[in-house]
Amino acid sequence: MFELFSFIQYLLLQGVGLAIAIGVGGLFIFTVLRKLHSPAMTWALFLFFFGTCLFLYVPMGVPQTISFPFGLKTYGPSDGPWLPLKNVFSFFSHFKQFERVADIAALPDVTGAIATTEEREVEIRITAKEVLSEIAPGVTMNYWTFDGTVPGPFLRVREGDMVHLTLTNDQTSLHHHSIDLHAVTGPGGGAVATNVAPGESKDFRFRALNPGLYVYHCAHPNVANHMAHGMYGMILVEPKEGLPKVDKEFYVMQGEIYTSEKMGAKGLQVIDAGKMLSGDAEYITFNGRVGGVNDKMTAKVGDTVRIYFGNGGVNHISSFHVIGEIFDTVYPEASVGGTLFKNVQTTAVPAGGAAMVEFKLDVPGKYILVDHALARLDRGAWGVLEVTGEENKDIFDAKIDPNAPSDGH
Ligand SMILES: [Cu+2]
Repeated sequence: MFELFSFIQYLLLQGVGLAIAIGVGGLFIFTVLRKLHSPAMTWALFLFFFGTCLFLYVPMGVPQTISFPFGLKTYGPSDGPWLPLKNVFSFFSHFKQFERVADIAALPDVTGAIATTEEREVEIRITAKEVLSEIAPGVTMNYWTFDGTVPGPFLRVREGDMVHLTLTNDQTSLHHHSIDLHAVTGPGGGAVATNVAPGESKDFRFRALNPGLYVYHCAHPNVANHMAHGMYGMILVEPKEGLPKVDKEFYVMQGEIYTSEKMGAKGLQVIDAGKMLSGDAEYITFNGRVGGVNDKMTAKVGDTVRIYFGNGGVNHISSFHVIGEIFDTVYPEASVGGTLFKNVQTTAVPAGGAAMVEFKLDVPGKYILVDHALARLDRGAWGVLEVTGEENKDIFDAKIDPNAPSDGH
């Protein structure tokens, strides 16, 4: 209810402001015209309106639909990312039906390799769901998701498996959705077979030919817009022989959120397609919201850890780094079977790409995951891995000052 109230309050305040401006402006023009009415004044007014129309027409042309942002022209192969006014009406007329999700962030702890080495038939069922949840405390968004979390479920299959994937679009959705998995060999990565209307289900089968860690995402036009609402996740295709055994595995995905209001503005937020086209993100998140993986990643001294780190984008490359750790091994761009990198500080993770990093924990403490384009810390791109256990003074010997000012550095 608070979200609706804050949005109406926002519109009402804008409406009252506009009404005052129009009223006073009209009074001013009326007074001027009554006193100064003449052919010259008529010409001056005509030219003023003609010039104003020209000024608006030159950059924007005549808008075909009433949509937000007004007059946005794009050149993609299908629908642009604008928000048509009719969608706003259908959103508010269906406002009550959206599920409220307390925490949109997918759980990062995904420890557990596939036990078998047999080739299998794997059933995967995913539901596309549009829900309401918070980007930050008091800042609400209409997320579009796979299974109600961001990122969507961590899918895990084995090289050679035949995967039967069914995508259902929840009854309460207002939009069509689909799924393109980068692990699929075939047109659209599966998107051509899974374009589902609200209430509909479609399925397809694919063989997981190539081992690696792959992004999946909704590919219904406008694709960037669907991804910016939260429709991305990852599928791990374990190699036939399996990945090296580790004690802990974590699932973290970076994403960008382009709200129309500035970062920190409370209430219900609308995605601003103009900002998205410019790459001007207000929030940059790990697992869908500010603090999405905090208090959820724990390990012990002596553990080996693997992080499956992906980037949903839609615009920026992530410079993934863990403060106070060195990646013993990086699978660059999540390549499995290729050259491994050893002893890496920061690894580049492209939009729509991933990396796997492994390291051993030697010293207890809090380790902060960041995009080392560090201004993004302030937009939300950080998380905490908490390590408990015995001190190891042979490796790190220091008196920790609890009052030291720090961003983790
Ligand atoms: Cu979608």
